[in-house]
Amino acid sequence: MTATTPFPDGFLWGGATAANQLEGAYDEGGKGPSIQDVMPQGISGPPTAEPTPENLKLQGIDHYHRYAEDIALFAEMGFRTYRFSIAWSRIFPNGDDAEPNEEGLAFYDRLLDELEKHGIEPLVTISHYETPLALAQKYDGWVSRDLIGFFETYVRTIFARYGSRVKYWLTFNEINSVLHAPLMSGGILTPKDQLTKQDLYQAVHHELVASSLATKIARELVPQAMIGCMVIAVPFYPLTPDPQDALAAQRADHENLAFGDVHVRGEYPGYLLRQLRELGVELNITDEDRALLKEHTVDFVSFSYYMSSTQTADASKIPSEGNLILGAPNPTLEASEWGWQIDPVGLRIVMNQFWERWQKPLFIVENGLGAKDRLVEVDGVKTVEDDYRIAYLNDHLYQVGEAIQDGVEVLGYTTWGCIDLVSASTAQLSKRYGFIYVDRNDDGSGTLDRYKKKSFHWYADVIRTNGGNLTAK
Ligand code: BGP
Repeated sequence: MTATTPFPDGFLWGGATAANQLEGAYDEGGKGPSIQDVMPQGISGPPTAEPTPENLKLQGIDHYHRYAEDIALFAEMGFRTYRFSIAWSRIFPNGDDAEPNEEGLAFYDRLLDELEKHGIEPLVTISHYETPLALAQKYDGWVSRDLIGFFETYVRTIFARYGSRVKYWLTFNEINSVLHAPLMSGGILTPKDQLTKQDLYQAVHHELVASSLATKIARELVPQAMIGCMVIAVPFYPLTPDPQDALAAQRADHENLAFGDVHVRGEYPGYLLRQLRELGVELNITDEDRALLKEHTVDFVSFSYYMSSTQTADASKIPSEGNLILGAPNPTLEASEWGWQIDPVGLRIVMNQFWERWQKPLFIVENGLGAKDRLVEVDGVKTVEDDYRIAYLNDHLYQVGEAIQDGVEVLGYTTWGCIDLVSASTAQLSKRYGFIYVDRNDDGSGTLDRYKKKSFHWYADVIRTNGGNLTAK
């Protein structure tokens, strides 16, 4: 008998990836370069002039050639959904081409065939940190309003091609990250320290308008589609009970919530308008933009969750670099090997906050632990004994169950990097998230063979029991 669990029937259990971090085949099948092909160090170093061999993303984990084998492994775990992204430059190699690249379109047909074969529901990210490089070089990415038109052509093309097969779509991955990583998230080549606030927020505005436009087009072309925004969720705690620290935490929160507010409520919130005024930013917002934002809001809110953060009015306590989103270290929490503070309860808190604020179903589309794994042999079988990953996921999922009992509506949960892939922030392979170990190392060596980790079997049980095997910490 299956234990009763808070997870509803039909809960979409699965895993998530992004094209640029696993496909490889960076110049095959007519694909053009994306910004990732010139980011060998992720956001930890400057871009190169052209793709260079040390960039692990050029080969990724060779998923482009091994997708069928990988999807079969996901199916073995019982995945009900799989989140992947379409590489924009596989479909439009330069971003502004008049015609799409048929070979690129055909690749995702094959991938969808494979998912259908196994009864796995696709969840597609339209733009996941992979702006075509030519758009970055010619237009400085999303700083230019022209990008909206190129994005529209891309979106119309993929909705027309895959609309009958894909119900769940996400517009921009972690759209709020453009404030912190303008190249990775906004295709903006101007170095961050030279980029004006005016250009940065104008780029944000263009992405928000493009996201609403995608929703509008979906309503026309694929009325059964469910469109979600995708934001980084980071609850901010005040470092002390000092009201000034509480205010600093609220400010930091606002920076993230603003993106959900525009996507769900269709207009810029007052606190953001004030911030823009104070920064001296005057956005170019047309009447048409305003109407688009207002009329084409999202069906659900998806988000990534890795950590919480702590804010204080005392700037000297905040490190100037380290993570995508900065905060003071929280003395009550432990951290991953990459310094990301682990906070399962924060997930419950942020889910309640989002639900109370927006009353839209939530979809947790990224969560997981990046860790160094060691391949060992147990009873003649190669595996990884990743109890630390099982503990991380168990504790977070337990809190998802708590949030569901609090009344939060949740569509599903996809772990980040269900198969080992290249890290977005550091471009390493040694920062592993997967249930499946891929034999590839930071120096590029390795057979690319796949091995099931201990967590593979554990997650299969989570799905089989609909969360019935999760335990309180
Ligand atoms: C999110 C990105 C993903 C992913 C994940 C883990 O910010 O949407 O692409 O990579 O974080 O981050 P990292 O790979 O830097 O460990």
